[in-house]
Amino acid sequence: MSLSRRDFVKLCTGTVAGFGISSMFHPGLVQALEAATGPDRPPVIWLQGLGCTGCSVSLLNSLNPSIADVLLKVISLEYHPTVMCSEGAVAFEHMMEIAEKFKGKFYMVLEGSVSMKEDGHYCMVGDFHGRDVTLMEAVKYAGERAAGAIAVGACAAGGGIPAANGNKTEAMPLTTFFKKMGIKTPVINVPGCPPHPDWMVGTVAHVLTQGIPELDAQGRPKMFFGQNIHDNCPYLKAYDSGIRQKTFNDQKDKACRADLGCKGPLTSADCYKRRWNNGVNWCVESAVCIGCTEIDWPDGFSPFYEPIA
Ligand code: FSX
Ligand code: SF4
Ligand code: SF4
Repeated sequence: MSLSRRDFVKLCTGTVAGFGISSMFHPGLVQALEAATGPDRPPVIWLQGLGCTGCSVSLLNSLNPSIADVLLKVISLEYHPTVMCSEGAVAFEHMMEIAEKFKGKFYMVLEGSVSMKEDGHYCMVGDFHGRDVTLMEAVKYAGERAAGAIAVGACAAGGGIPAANGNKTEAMPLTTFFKKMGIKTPVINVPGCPPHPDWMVGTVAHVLTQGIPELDAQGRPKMFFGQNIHDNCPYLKAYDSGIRQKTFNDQKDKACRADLGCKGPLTSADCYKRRWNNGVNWCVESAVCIGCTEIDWPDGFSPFYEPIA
């Protein structure tokens, strides 16, 4: 079964008849992706900077198929600080070898933002021949050799919480860091705090099998971030007729959450139909949307629990 670019995007957006969103990574599709990428699939190097590791935890929530299938069959993950068995200098030196050996052919994923304060010493990530290595150096080394880079999570894509007002560590998104270093490697932003596992796996799989997906003005794949949450929200009718939930305890099933601070009108992502935690719920159903997929989050969306001015 080979997958055309068009079919792939249709699957990601959940518009193929007979395939629900949860079927996007149906084991049959994993086989197709496995066949498309083949045994020589390009390596992926995953680096972690200033963040909470929530992006990786979210990735590990990819249950159907198991994350093991995704990691072992769809992608060839050569380095990931929290998932790999190896550690310390051995692992780090392996990452550097892979980046050199597959120069121009591998993909770098960055989770977390890059700190430039004190020459990057607020974020130390490795050891190379007895010398401490900063994240800044690691991202520069892998980034300038990569065929492409994927900034996963709000922190890597927009600076996120580490770069929020105050920003003591001079944290910045991957695109800003690349610009400062004169690195021309293309970057795809997959924001969200954390991003949905389908957004991460789907983007990586698209890049490996079909090339860079179509991106919006914020560098995000349109197949996941092309729709406004409010325009597609199940509570839109209530919004239009002024039926509002007044407190978080006031669980009126059909009331709009605008008065509680919902930022759905300012936010684009497909959470309203993809849903979270394997379809159990999503933010607006349980609380409000805080706008975590927008590049100027969190400062542009604070305070979270005040209505949009
Ligand atoms: Fe940031 Fe990743 Fe938020 Fe955390 O490390 S996107 S703080 S969920 O997990 O970078
Ligand atoms: Fe819009 Fe939020 Fe109300 Fe939904 S709950 S209609 S996204 S304001
Ligand atoms: Fe982020 Fe809003 Fe989606 Fe929740 S509903 S994950 S806050 S974009």
